[in-house]
Amino acid sequence: MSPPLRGALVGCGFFAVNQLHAWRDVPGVEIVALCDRDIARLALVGDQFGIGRRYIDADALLADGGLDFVDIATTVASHRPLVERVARHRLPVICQKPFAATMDDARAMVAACADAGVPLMVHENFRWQSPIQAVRAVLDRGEIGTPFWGRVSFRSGYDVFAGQPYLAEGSRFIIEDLGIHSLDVARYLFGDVSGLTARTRRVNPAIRGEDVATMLLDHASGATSVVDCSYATTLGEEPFPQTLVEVDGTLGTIRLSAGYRLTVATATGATETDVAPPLLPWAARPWHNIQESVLAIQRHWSECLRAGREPQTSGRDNLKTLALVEAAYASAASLQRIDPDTL
Ligand code: NAD
Ligand code: 89Y
Repeated sequence: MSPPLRGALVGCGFFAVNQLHAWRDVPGVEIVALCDRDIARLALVGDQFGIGRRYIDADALLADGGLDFVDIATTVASHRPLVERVARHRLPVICQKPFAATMDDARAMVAACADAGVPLMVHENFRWQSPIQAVRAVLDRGEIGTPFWGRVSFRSGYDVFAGQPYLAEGSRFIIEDLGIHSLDVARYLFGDVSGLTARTRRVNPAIRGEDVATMLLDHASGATSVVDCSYATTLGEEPFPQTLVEVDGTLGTIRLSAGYRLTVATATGATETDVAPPLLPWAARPWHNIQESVLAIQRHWSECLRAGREPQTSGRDNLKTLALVEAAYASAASLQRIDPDTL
């Protein structure tokens, strides 16, 4: 048995607690140190998870050493300085989404890790949700032929600002925070994108950024998809945080509907399957779908790190997802179709 991978987690806020629970479930990984500049959060989370090595400054954490990787769970403004510092210490690094606020910052982080020869994974976990994996598996089996149209949809009225108040404060909101996941899922299911057209609006007067976005994607494969997201949508049954998916293929269709129902229809008939995610012992509804995907992506990281493989959502890969976010804002501002490769 190889020794456990020793990780440090930087940022002990709202979401990091999920990451710490999930790390406990990843075989062969131990989180040995925590860092947060907020001493009260550090104490609370350190005590909750029984982690004694605690730092209010990432430089002190890195100087003390004894680490095999660093997991950054802070908000976007600190990502570049933290990733670059970790790279200087030649340690593998995970960074939460949104990876960066600009393409320049994102490219700089990818370059820093490449120059240091260390792997970098963006914690882009929605593609790891078991219902999304179930859609991908149907596509891989070829049951519906070649996809020519798709929709990735997230519409909700859930109060995300209660747990994440900073989401109400930025000039950018839903595309950067949530749509980024939907755009990554669209790439995962339909491939890379050659053009994007977007329209946005703000419905909730209490926030600064846009809370509704509708995006039309031209995929390099020739497929067209619609990616739509809203936090201004009141429904009979609140679906948060489900991503709904529709795919039309040359031989049939896939529908991932509310309530985690997966319907596959072909000329020979239709099947409906329950693809609800498991409720992990530490998880809580309705977040369990996201929480399970945190475990899945962290397991993927440890497997890739041990095998020397590039993770699916490496920094390099995530540049393409981030370019779609930038393309969406540029398109909404200019009302033009944007080629993400030009950004
Ligand atoms: P948060 O504000 O609750 O927590 C961030 C923590 O990082 C705070 O405790 C803060 O003190 C600490 N911090 C910030 N800069 C630091 C620095 N330089 N050094 C040390 N500590 C620092 O934020 P959150 O809601 O937990 O979100 C964190 C990130 O997780 C965001 O980027 C958010 O988009 C992302 N997120 C991802 C998912 C997902 O499903 N992948 C879900 C929710 C949030
Ligand atoms: O921050 C967001 C995320 O990544 O998933 C859901 C969320 O917590 C609120 O939109």
